[in-house]
Amino acid sequence: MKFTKFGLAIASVAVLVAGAGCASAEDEQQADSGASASGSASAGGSTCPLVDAADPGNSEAPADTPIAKGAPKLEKKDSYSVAFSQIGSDNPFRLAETASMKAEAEKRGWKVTTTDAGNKEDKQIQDVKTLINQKPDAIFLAPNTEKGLAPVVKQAADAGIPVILVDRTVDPSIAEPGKDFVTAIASDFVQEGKRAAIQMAKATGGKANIIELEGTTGSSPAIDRKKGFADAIAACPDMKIVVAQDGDFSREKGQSVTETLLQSQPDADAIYAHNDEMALGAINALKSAGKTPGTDVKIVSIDGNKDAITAVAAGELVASVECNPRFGPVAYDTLEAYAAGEDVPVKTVSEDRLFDASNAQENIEQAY
Ligand code: GYE
Repeated sequence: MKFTKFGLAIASVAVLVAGAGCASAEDEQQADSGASASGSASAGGSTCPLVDAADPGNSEAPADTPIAKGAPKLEKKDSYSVAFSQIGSDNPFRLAETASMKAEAEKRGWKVTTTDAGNKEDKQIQDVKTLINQKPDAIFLAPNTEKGLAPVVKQAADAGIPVILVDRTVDPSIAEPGKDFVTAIASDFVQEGKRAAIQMAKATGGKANIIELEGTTGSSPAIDRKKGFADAIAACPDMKIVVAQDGDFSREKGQSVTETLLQSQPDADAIYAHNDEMALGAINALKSAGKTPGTDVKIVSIDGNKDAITAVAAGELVASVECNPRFGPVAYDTLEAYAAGEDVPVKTVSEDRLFDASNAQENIEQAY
């Protein structure tokens, strides 16, 4: 399958770097050599190996991802009638993803029915049930939480409809990959968290009192971005999460949660936000508290949306690890490959870039 020509680069498939407790051997070697100009790990008495680690980029593609074998079959056709269940539309990521699913269907002459759950899990469960009754050729689903949407994924499979998960995944102990759904196409969120931790270490010299703004509780990006960051900073004794709270991936909640936490944690000098929208809310909160984002408080986040890259270019945000929402081409290519009887791995990992001070300006225009 060739996905890259459609713009969402895909690193075939990759295993999450689960349990990667700290920088890789290669990173540590670089740390030892002290090659980076970003500040030495030992200068401030810190022993944080992440300070001089290079950005590790995407995770390695594993050789052994299973092939989807037990999912409902799909007849090969010239055009398909598909459905896309979206979580909500309050965030540039969601808007860009829905637009991509619609634009790509139109380009191919397919029909796509979309639903928008307005960030309500119950509504999304209902949406998927309604879509099952409409019997589309396939259902594309961006599942809100891992456990909440897993049962309806199973119901779709039981009704003979292949499901392809996009952008997030579901609990594999409830809905079995390759059987209850064909594949999950998403970023490696653990790796994103690890990459964010390295940027944070560089910006703070490996010493930070960090406020963590978490994504929606129970969603796969919130779970895995937390893990990737925590595992990485475990190597840095002076990088501490002083408080972590759910900001629901929203700018508004990111702002109100930060306003409250800045009062209970006056010594916080860093913020790790699981997405850009919460980071942008945090920037607003810092400004109204009379603090200067980027100077008094270093912020790192994930997504690479337009406002965030603009904030990076302005020096208010240290960096944003990309999470690409333009799934239409790869999602429909995958469906076609599956219908043609090709081997489709049960997991496909998006390739994400890093936006920092070195490349933010030139990437603003094409950002979502
Ligand atoms: O980071 C965030 C959105 O599921 C990967 O969800 C996605 C995340 C993305 O609300 O902005």
